[in-house]
Amino acid sequence: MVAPMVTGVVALISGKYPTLLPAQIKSAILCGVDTYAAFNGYCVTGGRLNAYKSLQLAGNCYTIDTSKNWIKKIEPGTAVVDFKPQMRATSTAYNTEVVVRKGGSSGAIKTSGAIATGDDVQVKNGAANAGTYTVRIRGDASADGYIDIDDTLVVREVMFGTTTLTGVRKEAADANRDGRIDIDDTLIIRDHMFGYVLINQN
Ligand SMILES: [Ca+2]
Repeated sequence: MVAPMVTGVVALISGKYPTLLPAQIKSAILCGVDTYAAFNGYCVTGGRLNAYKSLQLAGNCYTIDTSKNWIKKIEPGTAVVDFKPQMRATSTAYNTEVVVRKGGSSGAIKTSGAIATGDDVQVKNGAANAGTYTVRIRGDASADGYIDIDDTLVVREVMFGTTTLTGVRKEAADANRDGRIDIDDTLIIRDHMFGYVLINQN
């Protein structure tokens, strides 16, 4: 009786989120199960289908910029413990583990706190590497995972030439995504802090 139920959840997810890849729908379903020790070894996930959780995971999938291997659509203040299951559901490989390293591939493994711009994310499928990505949270110029006054200070340092940012840090500092790092970015970061606007993480 499992196949028709899973098929029903596939239809539910693809109906609500038609842009998801088939492999992402599969990941969302496999990652959304309720696990039970008694199921260990009897099925791929060791768990029971949960349509609600799978639908939630599918709706919150991150976006991978495949040209740069950056992860987008992560909201500022997302905890590492919440990020990891969502990243598993986002990956097109059904994977067993997500490893987060602070500030890059040689950084310390992060198990708590907030996921931040510049963090290195490795998705492991068993022993194989299913993908290595870098986190990009637009507006998080200071790379601590939050959007606050520190980010406006970093943007100001870039404007004055006392700090130079490259790669994902540079893109994160361009909070209003106009290709420049200038006073307008400090203003949109401030407006985000005060709740007047929400910086778009797409
Ligand atoms: Ca800008």
